[in-house]
Amino acid sequence: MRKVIFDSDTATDDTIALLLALKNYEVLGVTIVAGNVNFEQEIQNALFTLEYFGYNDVPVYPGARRPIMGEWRTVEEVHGKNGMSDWNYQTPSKKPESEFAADAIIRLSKEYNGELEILAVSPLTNLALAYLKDPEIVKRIKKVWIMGGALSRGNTTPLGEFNFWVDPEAANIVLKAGFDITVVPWETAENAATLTIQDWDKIEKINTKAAKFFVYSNRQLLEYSLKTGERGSVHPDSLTVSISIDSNIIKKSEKVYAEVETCSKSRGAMLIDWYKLLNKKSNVELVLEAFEDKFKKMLFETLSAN
Ligand SMILES: [Ca+2]
Repeated sequence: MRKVIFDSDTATDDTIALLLALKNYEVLGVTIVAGNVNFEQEIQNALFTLEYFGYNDVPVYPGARRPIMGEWRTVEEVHGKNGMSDWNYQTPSKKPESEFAADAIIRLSKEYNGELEILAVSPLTNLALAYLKDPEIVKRIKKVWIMGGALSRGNTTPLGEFNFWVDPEAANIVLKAGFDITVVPWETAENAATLTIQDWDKIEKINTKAAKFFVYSNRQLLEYSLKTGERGSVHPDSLTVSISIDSNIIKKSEKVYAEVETCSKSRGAMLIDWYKLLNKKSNVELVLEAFEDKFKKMLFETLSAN
C-alpha cells in the first residue's frame, strides 16, 4: 500500500479528502496547518474524522499555527464556525501527538525513504518548514500532490486561491524545492469537482455512515458555494486526492515552470511560465482539466461503501 502524509487545515472538504486517503493508502499521519479555521478546531476536526471512521491509530501532528510571513484570515463563512458546517459532533477522545508536524514529516521521510507521498491540500507551511530544516527531504519524498493556486480566477483575492494566498512564501519555497509535484488548481476543481444539488440528493439517499458524515460536515460549503455563483459545493481537496489515487482522472495536464507571487495585490497568485520565457526547467505538472464523471464515481463509491 502506498504511504502518505495528509497535510490538512481540516474543515469540510478536507475531511472527505481524508476519507478518500484513508480508504486507499496507509496514512502515516495527519499534519495540521493554519488555514481554514481556528487552529485548535482544525486539530479537533481531524481527530473527530479519524475517530468517526475508525482510524484511531492514525496520529495527528499539530504544525504551523501561522503562515511564515503573512497575516491571513480564516474563512468560517465558507466552512462554518467550527469548520464542519457547525455540525455539533461529539468531542473526540483521541488526542494529538506532541511531535511537531514538520519534524514528523522529516522523520517519516527517513523511515519510508523513497516511498512517502505528501497529500498537501492546504497551505504549504508545514512542508516548507520541513524542507528548510532538512533540504534532503526532497530526495526522500517520492511525490507531492498539491491543491493550490488559481489559473486566473482567484477565490480569495482577484488573483489568489486560498491555500497559496495564506502562505505564498511557503508555496514558493515548496514549488522551487525540487520535489516531484502535481498541482491541482482551483478552476480544475470548479469544473470537475462541483457537487450539484442533484449530486447532494443522491448522496443523501446513500444514507451510509460516510454519506451522513458528508452531508453534516459539508452543508455550509454548499450554501456558501451557491451564494458565490457556483453550481454546487466545490471539492478541490477531494479532487486532488482522487487524482493521486487514479491518474486517469486527469484529462489534460501540462508540465510548466510555476512560482508564487508574494507582492501586494497579486500576493498568492500562481505565476505560470506557459511559453517558457524564463528558460527554466518545469517544476510542476499542472492539472488543467479532470474527468468529472470519474471523480464523482470514485467519491460516490467511497461514500456508499461505509
Ligand atoms: Ca484544505
